[in-house]
Amino acid sequence: KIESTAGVPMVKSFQSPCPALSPYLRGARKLSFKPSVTLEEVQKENPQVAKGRYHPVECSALQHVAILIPHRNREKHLLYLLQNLHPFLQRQQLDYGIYVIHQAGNTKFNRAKLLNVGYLEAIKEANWDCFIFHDVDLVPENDFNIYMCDTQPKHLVVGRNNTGYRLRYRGYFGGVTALTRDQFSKVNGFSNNYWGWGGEDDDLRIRVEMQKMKVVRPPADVARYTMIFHNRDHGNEENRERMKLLRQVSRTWKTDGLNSCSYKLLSVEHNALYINITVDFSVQP
Ligand code: UD2
Ligand code: MN
Repeated sequence: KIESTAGVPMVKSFQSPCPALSPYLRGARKLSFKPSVTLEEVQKENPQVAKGRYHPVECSALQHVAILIPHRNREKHLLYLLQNLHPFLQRQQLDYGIYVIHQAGNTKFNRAKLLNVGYLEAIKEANWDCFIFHDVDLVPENDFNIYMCDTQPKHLVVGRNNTGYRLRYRGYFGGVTALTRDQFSKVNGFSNNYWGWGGEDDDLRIRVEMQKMKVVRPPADVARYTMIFHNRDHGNEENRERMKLLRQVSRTWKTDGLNSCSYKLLSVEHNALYINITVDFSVQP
């Protein structure tokens, strides 16, 4: 394995690119979640993953993909997701890293800002081509739902178990999305101003449409997820400002986003199965 001094795997020039479609894909599978699962167990199941990263050895991956997961107080969901996602991504022959962006403290949860932080920290350590913004409680059911970016921003969740596997509404852009570095920086990332539940996903869709980009989706029979059951979290109460914020996007997007995302970084830890970034939004950096 050839590595740069920064520990970044470099594509070996003599290695051929991975095939357009991985030979390891299995299609739809019934998922199971074992409440007694431990981190050690998942680690043992994934010996090829180191410091949250993996790359295929038999070919050079078509894309370098960073998975960004916003998180607070959902430890069990994170374990279920890691247990399913690692083998899933390996079957897709991707060069990938999983980042968990953890919001410390008790201030209102801010999913969108956490994802901005994840992006800004991830590009510091590797040359990622593609970013997957991923809820912690959504587990993909079919590995033909490829975690790679497209020529247009991609929405990977057409349906999920608790909504009858149908698109919730036209323009729905929540749950899991994939944008290239170029697509995400073009829209100045997410807004930082959505505190609590709701609206931030619609805001991103508006940004995308304003740039004349078009949301694409995989076929409905492939883009299926199981959402692990949960109630609304404490600290993530409905955001009653969201309709007001959504009406202002065309005026605010240029100055509210990646270019204005300031935060106090508490730590970056390279665990075996994921990179944990902890931020505190209750204090100024
Ligand atoms: C929907 C969207 C989600 C987001 C949200 C509104 C789908 C499938 N998902 O999710 O993308 O747009 O509405 O904000 O449509 N989280 C924590 N700890 C908390 C609170 C939230 O880790 O205390 C994270 C976690 O990754 C979770 C995500 O934020 O999956 C979204 O929160 P949710 O699952 O409570 O909201 P939900 O299911 O309505
Ligand atoms: Mn959820």
